[in-house]
Amino acid sequence: QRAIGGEDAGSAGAVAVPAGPRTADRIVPVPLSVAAGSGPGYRLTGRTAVRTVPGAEAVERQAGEVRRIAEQLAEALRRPTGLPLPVAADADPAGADGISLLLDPALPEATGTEGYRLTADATGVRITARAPEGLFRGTQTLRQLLPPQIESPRPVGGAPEWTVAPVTVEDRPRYGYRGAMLDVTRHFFTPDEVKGFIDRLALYKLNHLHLHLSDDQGWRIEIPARPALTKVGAVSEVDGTPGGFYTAADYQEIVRYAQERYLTVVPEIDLPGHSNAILASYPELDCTKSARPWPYTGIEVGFSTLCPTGDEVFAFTQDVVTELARLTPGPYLHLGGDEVKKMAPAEYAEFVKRVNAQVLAAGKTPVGWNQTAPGGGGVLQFWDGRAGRDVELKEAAERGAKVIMSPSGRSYLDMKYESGYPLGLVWAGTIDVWTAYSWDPDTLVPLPAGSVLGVEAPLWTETLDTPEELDVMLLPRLPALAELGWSSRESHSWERFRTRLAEEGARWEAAGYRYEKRDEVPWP
Ligand code: TNX
Repeated sequence: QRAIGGEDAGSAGAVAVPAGPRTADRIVPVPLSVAAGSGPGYRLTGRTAVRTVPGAEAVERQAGEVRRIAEQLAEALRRPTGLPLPVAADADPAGADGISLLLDPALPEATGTEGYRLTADATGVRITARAPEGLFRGTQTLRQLLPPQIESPRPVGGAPEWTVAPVTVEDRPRYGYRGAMLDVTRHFFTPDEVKGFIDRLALYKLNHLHLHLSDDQGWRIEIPARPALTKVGAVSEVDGTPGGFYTAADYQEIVRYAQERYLTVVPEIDLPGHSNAILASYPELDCTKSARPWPYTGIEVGFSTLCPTGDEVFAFTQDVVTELARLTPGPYLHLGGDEVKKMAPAEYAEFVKRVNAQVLAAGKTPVGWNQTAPGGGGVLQFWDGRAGRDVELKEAAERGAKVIMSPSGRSYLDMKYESGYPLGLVWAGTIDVWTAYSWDPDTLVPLPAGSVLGVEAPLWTETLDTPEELDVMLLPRLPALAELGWSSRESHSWERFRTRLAEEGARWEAAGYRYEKRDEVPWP
């Protein structure tokens, strides 16, 4: 058994610490730098408090937010440990016994809003950051420095030693956009199930949750000006089981839960294709008669198209854009735009331009799948480079568009791990953990330097209808994508990644998360 602290630890006289992986092998995504300390590390006890400190005036404005992060951390640690872990506003920057969360505007500017510094030694754990977001990311690292049972939602028997490995971590993300998408149209997931999904993303320091809210099989968000969308368009899902939708209050609760974990919600309404649920609800928008009988419970797509022109269709998109902009604090509205097979290219480009203009007028930045590149702009989500789409994307980026990388052959979490796998699809190939990890978001598609905003892993749900099924597709591939988005290019190494990934299995088991025990990963 290796000891916490590993190669650099074990100096003479050090108190024994529980067996486990080396410190550097416990953190996913791998931080910018990890220096293992020596000695016993910090043991959580009945005296441990989570401490925040009121600092300079600029910092004080954020004191409430820091306190909330401290409460979140304490709450998560109380459940498995049974320790009282009070939250106190009395941290001593020099290091009092406990876990201190400190805003420090004097940290290097390169730390950014999400970067943090974490040090642990026998006297305590200190996390410092320039912004609350960085403190939150640092608390996720702290979870990984504790034994895996810390993820248990229930008291852990056998009184394990809750010791934080001695270490100094300096960390910040490579990209500002690191996301995952959940398709709640093909199968609907309740607000609580979406919260569970958010928990998994937060653990790996993702910062965007993209919700695919409309498609041929269902419309999933209440729009008061267009009641038929939910009365008609939300009733079913793939395979004919009952569908569902989010009320404004449900959606705002998801947004709030995400915000508390420093994730921005990106709502998507897919237009003008993938629109059968809209056409079923408002048949007057179906001037080309492309709709299929409702409810539509199959998985084939590409047939449905909104009226390409006319006041009615843009009055409809305006109603939707206005309400989504009202409910969404984040900067983005995603308008889909993929797989429109029944509209002339000029009409399509004009459609995208008009709806993008509505989004801009509502004060938001439009996002579209990469097919919108010719008429679009703002932010483009790359998924499919076939048929010259990579060239269109490059041209749009040269005109200033930013790009989120979601290559279907690498980052689609609904692809099977291997042929014969019981869940998922294979149209973009099979994606094992190696394939999910072994690519570079900056160079996969030739683009002007600086165009890539980040990465996103979409989880389409044609074949997935329970949280357990989401989990086995997500884990262990989501951490691969998270590492590509967070960790520096130079730090990427399949060998080291899979070693670190192997340590996550015990965490998922403690948390009650299902995962796919792929033999590419050397599970202990
Ligand atoms: C393609 S990716 C789609 C989705 C499907 C997915 C299944 C994209 C923009 N469109 O409608 O759900 O493949 O993998």
